Formats: sequence, structure tokens, C-alpha cells
Amino acid sequence: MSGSTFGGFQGIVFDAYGTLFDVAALDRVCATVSDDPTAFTHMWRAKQLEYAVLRTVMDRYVDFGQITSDALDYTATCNRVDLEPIRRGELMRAWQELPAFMEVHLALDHLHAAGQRLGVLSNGTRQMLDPLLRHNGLQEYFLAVFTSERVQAFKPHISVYMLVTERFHARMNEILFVTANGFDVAGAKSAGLSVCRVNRAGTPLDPLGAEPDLTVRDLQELVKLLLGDPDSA
Ligand code: LAC
Repeated sequence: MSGSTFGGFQGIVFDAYGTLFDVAALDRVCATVSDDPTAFTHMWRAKQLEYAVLRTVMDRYVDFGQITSDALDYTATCNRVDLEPIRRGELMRAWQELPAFMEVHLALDHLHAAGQRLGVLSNGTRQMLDPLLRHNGLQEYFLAVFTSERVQAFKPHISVYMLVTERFHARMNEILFVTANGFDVAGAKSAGLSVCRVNRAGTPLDPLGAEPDLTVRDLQELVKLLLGDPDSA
């Protein structure tokens, strides 16, 4: 999509895990309990997302911290890992200390300096997200942090995406939602938001019947499309 026609949004809202923050970095702490930390991390994340969707469909909400904990128990049992309480605590705490992707800080800085109103919309809880934003020094950029707790359902349920219009006093398509998660692209687009997909790994789009308005490799590319190239100014 051409940069010259893209913009004019009333707010830009980011998914957290996988979009701003690198979930694959859990590998390091998972290496303390598993010989194959990449596979362990992968199963933990996949089960976390699966349980969130299943509990939403079944209308049996528990918060994302509990879901993350349940997914860890399942993954440990599957891998015959006996988790000592101290290790368990370390693994769970790692979600509050995930690193932001390399370009995130600078990209948010440019958008914020340009007067864009920014937010986060995540399945996570405030108890998980606030320390994570603080750990990465990003909290000052965001006007609002929207979480699934308010509606007791998880993305891609439409009710979670609807949260953003209230705070930004804008129509759904006037808000740009930025996500690297395939289910989130489809969910946000179906709910009526404008959507930017971040495709860092060059993977195909999940065929869920909804296309993003824009696809970028990383947030710096999005900034260039929205604001022009800051380096050529
Ligand atoms: C989030 C997860 C689902 O931050 O990526 O909402």
C-alpha cells in the first residue's frame, strides 16, 4: 500500500504479545527446565491461546494470568517436567520481563512525538501488562491499555475490540489496530477496525476470511508509511 494515502487515524492501538514484545524470548527461561526450550515455549504459547479461545467459546472466563498458568502446567506435564515452585515462579514472571522487539521503542517515540494517540489492546491482565510496559520503559507512550478483563472474553471475540472506540471517541475504522497474530488480524478486521499486520517472519496469512489493510515487516516500516521517512526529513 502506498504511504501517501495511508493515515489520518484517530488512534493507533497495538497488540502486546508477539507484536510489541517477543514471546520467543521465553526460550531462555524455559532452558532451565527443558532440553528443547524452543518446543517447550511453542507449546506453552499455543496452549495459552487455545485455552483463551476455548474458554471464550464456552463462556467460562478466567483471567489471562490463570490461563497462562494452566497452559504452563499442561506443557510441563506433557514434557514430563516436575516444576518446583521457585522455577514455576521464574517462568511465570518471565511474561512481565519479555523484551520489546528491537525497533519498538523508536517507532513509538516517533508516533508519540507526531501527536498520535496510542493504546495497547491485549488479552493480558493489567497485572501482567503494567510491569511489562514499565520493564521496557514504554508506559509513557500509551494513553490507554485495554484488556480482556473488562468484557471477560478474549480476542478474537468482537467485544474485546469494541473497547477501543469508547476511549478514543472514534468510529472503529478510524482506529488502526496493529498486530502480528493471525487470529488477531482476522478478529480486528471482522470487528471493523482498520488493521496493520506485522509480518516479521514472512509467514502466510491465516485464511480466516479477513485481509489486513496493510502489511509491514516491522513497526519502523509502519512509521515510515504513516509519517514519512524521519531520516530524510
Ligand atoms: C495479546 C496476545 C493475544 O497480547 O498476543 O493479546
